[in-house]
Amino acid sequence: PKMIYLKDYKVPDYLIDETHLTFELFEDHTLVHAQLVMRRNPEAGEGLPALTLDGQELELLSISLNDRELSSADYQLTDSHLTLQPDSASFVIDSSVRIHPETNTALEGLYKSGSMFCTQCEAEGFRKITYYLDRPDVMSKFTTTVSAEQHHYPVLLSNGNPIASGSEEGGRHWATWEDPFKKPAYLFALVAGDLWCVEDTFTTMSQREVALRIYVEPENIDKCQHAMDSLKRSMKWDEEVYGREYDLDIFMIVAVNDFNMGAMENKGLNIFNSSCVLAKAETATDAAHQRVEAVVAHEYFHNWSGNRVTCRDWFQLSLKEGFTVFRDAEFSADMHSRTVKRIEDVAYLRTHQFAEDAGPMAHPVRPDAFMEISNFYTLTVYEKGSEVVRMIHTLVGAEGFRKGSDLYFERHDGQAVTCDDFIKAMEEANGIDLTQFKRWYSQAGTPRVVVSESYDAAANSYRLKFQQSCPPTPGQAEKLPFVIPVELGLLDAQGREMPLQLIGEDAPVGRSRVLQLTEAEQTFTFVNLPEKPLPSLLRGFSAPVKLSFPYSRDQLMFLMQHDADGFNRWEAGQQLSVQVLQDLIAQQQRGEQMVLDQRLVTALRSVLENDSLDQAMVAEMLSLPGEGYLIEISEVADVDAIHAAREFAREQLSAELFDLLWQRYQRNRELSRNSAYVAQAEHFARRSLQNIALSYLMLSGKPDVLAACLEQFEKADNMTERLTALAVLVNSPFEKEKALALESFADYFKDNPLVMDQWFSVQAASALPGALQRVEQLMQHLAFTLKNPNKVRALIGAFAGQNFVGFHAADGSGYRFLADQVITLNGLNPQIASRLLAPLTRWRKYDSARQTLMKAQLQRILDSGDLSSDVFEVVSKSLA
Ligand code: HT7
Ligand code: ZN
Repeated sequence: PKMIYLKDYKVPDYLIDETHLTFELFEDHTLVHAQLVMRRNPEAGEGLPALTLDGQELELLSISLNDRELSSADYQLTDSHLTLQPDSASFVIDSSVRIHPETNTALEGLYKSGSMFCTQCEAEGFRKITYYLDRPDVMSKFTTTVSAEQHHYPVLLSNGNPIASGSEEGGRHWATWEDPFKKPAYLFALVAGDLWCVEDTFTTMSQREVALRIYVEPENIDKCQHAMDSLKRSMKWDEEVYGREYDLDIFMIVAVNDFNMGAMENKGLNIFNSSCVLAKAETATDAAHQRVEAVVAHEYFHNWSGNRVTCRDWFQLSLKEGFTVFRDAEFSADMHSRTVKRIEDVAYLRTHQFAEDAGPMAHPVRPDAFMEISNFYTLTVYEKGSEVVRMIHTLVGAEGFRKGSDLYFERHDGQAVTCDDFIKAMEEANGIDLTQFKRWYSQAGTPRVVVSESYDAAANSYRLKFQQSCPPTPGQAEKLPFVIPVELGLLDAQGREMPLQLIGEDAPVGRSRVLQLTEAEQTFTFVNLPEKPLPSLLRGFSAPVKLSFPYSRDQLMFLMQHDADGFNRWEAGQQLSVQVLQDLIAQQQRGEQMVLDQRLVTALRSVLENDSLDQAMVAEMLSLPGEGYLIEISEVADVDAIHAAREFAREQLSAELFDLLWQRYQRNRELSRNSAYVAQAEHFARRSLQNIALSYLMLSGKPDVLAACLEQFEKADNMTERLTALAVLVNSPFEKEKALALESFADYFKDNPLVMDQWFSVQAASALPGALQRVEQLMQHLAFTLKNPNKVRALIGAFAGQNFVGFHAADGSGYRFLADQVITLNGLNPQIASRLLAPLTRWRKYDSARQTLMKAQLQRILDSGDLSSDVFEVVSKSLA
């Protein structure tokens, strides 16, 4: 495979004004007829160059140009392209191909998920359906006719509005759909199956009634209401916050079991991984409910940020993804607790995206080269991209941001554009210059910001010095300074926010404000401060950087209690925990007895004693930094010491805070017992505190706690409580109860694949000895198959990505196992194989013995032959 570069971008030579597709679906093949109404692109220059259409895994049956059937001498065919010579500036191409969705295990293009036909075309899957200009800057009006056997496929769907349907002889029927909006091929979708639907309507702000339908397999019809409610909330929110109204008469979601990612925003016909649609109390956790809401919102928001205004080329992916993640995060923040949402997102970013930024696949938010675009649907493009949009929001304020987005949507509606166009709209709407800010799009790596202070008591002034730098990343040795918005406050000895007046200013500017770092080193002097303040820095995580300030543990405890910024109260607790855990890790490595700094106990005790705090915040504060995060911030990660230290801290906290945890647990469990499940913030909060309390309490090994855990497991009316009880049992030494619980759970939920995914994950993630054997055994379970991405993620992904002790076993068995699975999956589903590889690519983080073992497995994958471009790119870059 060869590299593709952003600098080589050229406008398309030809355009496709109309695309008329006919699909004849059969059990052993599908026929696709495409009529493309084409013309020379006036922006591409003179003459009539050859036309090269993309096409992969297609059996060409016939092709004609302006009704003249072409012979093989009239075109050139390779395994990825068809080239022919047009003889006029406007012409029509008709082609017929045969494809095989029934054997398509890559889940890209047209494929079968169970008994239903469905499509996934982003990024470059449409070329597996028909010969086409499969690039996002070629936008066309689509008409699609689908025909299939009526009994097995009563529902036939595509983008836009249904315009005709009928029956054919032989028990077949057909339907025609017309999408009035021009779109790139990646937004094309087709579904055929025996589906039921839940229906509703939404009245838009201009009083148009839109039909809403969620299609699922009949057994799931009782699990759609939460997604439907989420969809209606999203539609309303986008009208209120962004002024964006839905444009077609119908909006459909289809749930499929086999899907490589979370969902896909095809115009008017979103296709979802069933895990991101189906949710009801008995079978889906609170986290799953929140994910459904967020993904439904995300895909819906793409209708404007992605579909009406799309990407010029795939290097611009973050234009739609970063912006849409930002939009869905703000939506979730508005629906639930803003602070808790921010904490969850930042914890995720710092653990996973920061690791990507420090690894061999590090790339800018707008990459400048790739081999396989599927490898660039990354945390950097999505999550860091969203942080970049958030920083713009911080810099221009909510009103300025809305002016910018209004201009962007108005100016570019119906176009395929670039990240620069987005920035330009923000600049022009706000009269600002974002030239330097744009380095966030072009420079990879996580910037570091080191802050130091000095207080001048005689002058009542306080200086903060900021030094920023960014480590080298592949292909980028040197970095220029970023624009870094740092929101901060200064606290006095009582914890009150002090007025913030910079030297040269006439008056204070608020008590929390944003400083803009633009240089490698910068100093800010605050005046009129009669006492030395304690700074609260990077409030709300105002920039995706690693900021350090030499806080003492007492200062962190003070911030935990007093900071007006909820995010920073949590952050102070995390920093205190990190310091304490790093002591324990060092003690463990030196072979010393571990001793927990009592200040962490004191700090968490006061959190637990404070009944006025939001319970979700209490739960977040009680959660120690994860092992993944502790690995990420280590120079050389010692997984065994990290695990031992963290478990030791949890046991100590459990013992010291037992009574408080037990009270909270019992009070909350009692409330759960006496009220019906509700998927709302206050209830999520209550259950999250109850569940983290239970996980600490079980470390005590006390019979009362075991009894409570079993009661919760057996009697809970919802999956959040039941699954936590199961997970806690699985990680406990109570072998008999554990075995019984696992068995009864699997027996009860054996017909629900999404619940069985949870059952696999809980066992794969358990750090108790024998993990690999357990995982290998579970791979033989009837409910497991390598062909289903959810199953692969649930079992193998959870083992390699969450079970650090098991995966990094010193004998290299975890690495060998993962390489075996990648090699098998490479032939079945390259996108999933390549994603599964990520933990092996992080080899530089570990000791030299593990590095050698990990690299040997990467090499083995490389040598296994016949690698997909997806796997080849990741493995070769990891070994470079
Ligand atoms: N825009 C969607 C991307 C997507 C995708 C990409 C590659 C391979 C499979 C895929 N399924 C969906 C998802 C989203 O961000 O909304
Ligand atoms: Zn998206």
